[in-house]
Amino acid sequence: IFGGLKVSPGAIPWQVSIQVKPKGSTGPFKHICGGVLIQGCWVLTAGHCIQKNMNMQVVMGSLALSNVESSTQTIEVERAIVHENYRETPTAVYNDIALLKLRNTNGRCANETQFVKTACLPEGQLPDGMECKISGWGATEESDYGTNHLLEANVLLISQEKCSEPVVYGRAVDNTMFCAGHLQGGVDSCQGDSGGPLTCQQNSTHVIYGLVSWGDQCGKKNKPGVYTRVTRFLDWIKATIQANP
Ligand code: 4AZ
Repeated sequence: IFGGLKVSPGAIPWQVSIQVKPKGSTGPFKHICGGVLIQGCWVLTAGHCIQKNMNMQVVMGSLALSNVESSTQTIEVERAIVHENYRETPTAVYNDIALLKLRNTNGRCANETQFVKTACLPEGQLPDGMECKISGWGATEESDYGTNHLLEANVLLISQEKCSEPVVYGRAVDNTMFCAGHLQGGVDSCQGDSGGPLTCQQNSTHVIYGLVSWGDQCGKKNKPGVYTRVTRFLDWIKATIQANP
């Protein structure tokens, strides 16, 4: 996160860290992406976060990744399901969404606490210009390698029309995504934040409106962050969860 502030304990309880290590490796798991807990056994993330031949785990309830915190829950990923129309081109990432099914013990996966809670899905479109929140452990203006402490920042929803202007992203942007940020630059998501939440207020609750997806570098003028448009995938989310009990 560029232009962010440290998150307080319990403020973003649906934020998870997605971590991988090569299958068969005895080394430590490494953070690669953010994700969002949407049900006890289900995490929503970006499609481009799913790598082949990796063991995957999800860490939740944690702000500082390198510290052992009593609030932390670590759960193995049983299955990763990437959207069937996920596609990466040199200029954009389309249908950038995936679901992770967590491994359960006695029918439970995540245990709801003060520090671990599910996020609600959105019910419809929100207005352009609305202020929303992004968070993650990704790169900052100080470090390409990301931060130990979870950071958050406020961003504004940018209209599809504005985002499709030639000086912004032109024809690369479609309706599976939207732009958010600050066109003057400075505040943005970045590498390592991918798959993590963009939440907005809707009907007096926080809803998961976007997932960090892509952008032309980070924090640059006229190059806002691009987010997966979660409202476009509500049927896919519901059908995928139902099909994998
Ligand atoms: C990335 O490389 C990435 N500024 C994520 C978000 C943004 C740019 C790049 C948005 O994963």
